[in-house]
Amino acid sequence: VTIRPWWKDSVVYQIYPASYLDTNGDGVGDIPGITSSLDYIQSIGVDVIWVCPMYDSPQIDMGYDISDYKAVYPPYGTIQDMQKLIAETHRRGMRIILDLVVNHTSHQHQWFQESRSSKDNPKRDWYIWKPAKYDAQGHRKPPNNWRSNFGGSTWTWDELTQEYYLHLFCPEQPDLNWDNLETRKAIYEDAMIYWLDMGVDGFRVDTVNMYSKDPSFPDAPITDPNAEEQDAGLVYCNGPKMKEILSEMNAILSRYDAFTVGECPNTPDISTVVDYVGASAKRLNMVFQFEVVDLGQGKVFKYKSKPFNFQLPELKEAIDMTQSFLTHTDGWTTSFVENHDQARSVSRFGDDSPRWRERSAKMLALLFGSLSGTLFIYQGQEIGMINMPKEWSIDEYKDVDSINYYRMVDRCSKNDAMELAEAQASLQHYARDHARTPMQWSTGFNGGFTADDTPPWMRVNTSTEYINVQDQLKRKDSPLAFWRRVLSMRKQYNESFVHGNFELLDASNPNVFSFVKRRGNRVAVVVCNCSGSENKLPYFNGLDNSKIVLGNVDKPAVTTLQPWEGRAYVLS
Ligand code: TEU
Ligand code: CA
Repeated sequence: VTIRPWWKDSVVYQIYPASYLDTNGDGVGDIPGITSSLDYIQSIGVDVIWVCPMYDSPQIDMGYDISDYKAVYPPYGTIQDMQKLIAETHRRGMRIILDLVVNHTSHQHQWFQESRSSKDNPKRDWYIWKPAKYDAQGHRKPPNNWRSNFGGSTWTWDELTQEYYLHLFCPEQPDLNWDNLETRKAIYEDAMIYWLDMGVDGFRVDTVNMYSKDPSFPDAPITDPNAEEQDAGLVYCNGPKMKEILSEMNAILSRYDAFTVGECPNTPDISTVVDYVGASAKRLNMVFQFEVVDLGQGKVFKYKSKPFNFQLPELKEAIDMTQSFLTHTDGWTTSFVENHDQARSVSRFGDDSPRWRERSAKMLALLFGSLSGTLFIYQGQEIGMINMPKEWSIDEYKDVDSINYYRMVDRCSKNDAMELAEAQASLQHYARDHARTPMQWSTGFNGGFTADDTPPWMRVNTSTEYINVQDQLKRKDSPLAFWRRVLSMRKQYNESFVHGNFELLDASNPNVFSFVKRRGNRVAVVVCNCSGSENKLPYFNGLDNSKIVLGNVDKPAVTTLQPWEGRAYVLS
């Protein structure tokens, strides 16, 4: 018997504090709301909660712009509330991880306030400052052509000291300078050690591959000839000191029984990922890759794409890529399809119409719940929450990423109605806002998230009338009840579902996604009809006389799959 680290078999439930549960009637979710929901969360069958940033912040990017790592954003609660949440989580035998956001801070962080105050301030070098460039006409230009993740240049001019500073996200999120060893030490102390000492069990590490930048800050290749700034993801990710930094962080974490899951965008090169997550590399325990959630999005601008038109074989390939880590490397992987940066999976990968909504939600639960690696699910996914209604006006979108994109189209298209309608259609499909509408606890105007006469910080999805926890707790055939069965199947047959090697079957089949999970002499097969029409059950030797351990239709047929039907077989 091999001793495995606890986090491999764990199921993690992600919580977005602002939108989970409001307990004091200000329309904003809070930490006591999470604490009071722990019994519900545990009843789903999850082992770990991941709490998105609850640190003090001016909330330009919903707390991913931290002004004080050691303080809690007052509307969410206090340090005492966090201590209580940690204790209550542990008392139930569960664990808790936090978001570690250390590529950048808020512009309001004390460190940045000092850094920007003068060129000879001792903290000047804690952020990335560069002089201007000038073109032939003598116009001031930023140091390079990088486009920020939320549009515009990654460089903002600071009048006071007459230099640019770098920000890969909003101007209010200046990038820390990881080349400065004193800065690193302060980050480790405030953002990691402080919380590890308080008892947290690890971190989801935000944009983990962006800390180290190429010191020459090279221009990105021109992919959009009409634009000033260019997509530079491949240039600023995975810089030269990444491995050194992650080893340092890991040395701290290994003093605790803590794990890390790093967010690893823009990394098509698998050997780079293995350098981070290989067991022998000792850097991160696992990463999130983006191939699945990026499907169908625009290559130049993620929102610049026709409404969703991915092909099923592309999804299979994306999943195969991350699953095969277990077969071909000593690294570990993750399974996820939702988080706070993604639209709802039923609306993107299933069918959110009344007829197939619940069935496709269950099929997706079976599909992602039987993949190897550590499984992550996002609040509301367990009840099959869907995107915001299409009738809602653009004013209901609150995310800086959505707003910036819409404004940019507005500006560039000079009010062209067609282009604006296209931008809105894309946001209706892909915006991060869809994940951020409040949790749907019950029927009623505010869905039990807050009192019905309190204006919530974001409008509650009207679907709360028919998609809510209260109703699904009562129904044996609900997506929530099905998720519980998926998670218990996953625990019972963990050798196959958590640790098994993934083998894709019938890779080019455009409607049916099927795969084998194999470990030693244990074999399981999962078959998912990812379409609204009937399809043939694929052939697999021994399938016809094996047991279906979990399926989402009442009477599974012998040779055909009903629309959105999913089955898991255990052969041996
Ligand atoms: O996201 C970082 C990231 O990799 C982005 O590509 C992300 O997918 C974003 O949606 C791009 O539009 C993390 C957080 O998850 C996100 O919420 C933050 O906004 C971001 O970092 C900045 O801290
Ligand atoms: Ca509140």
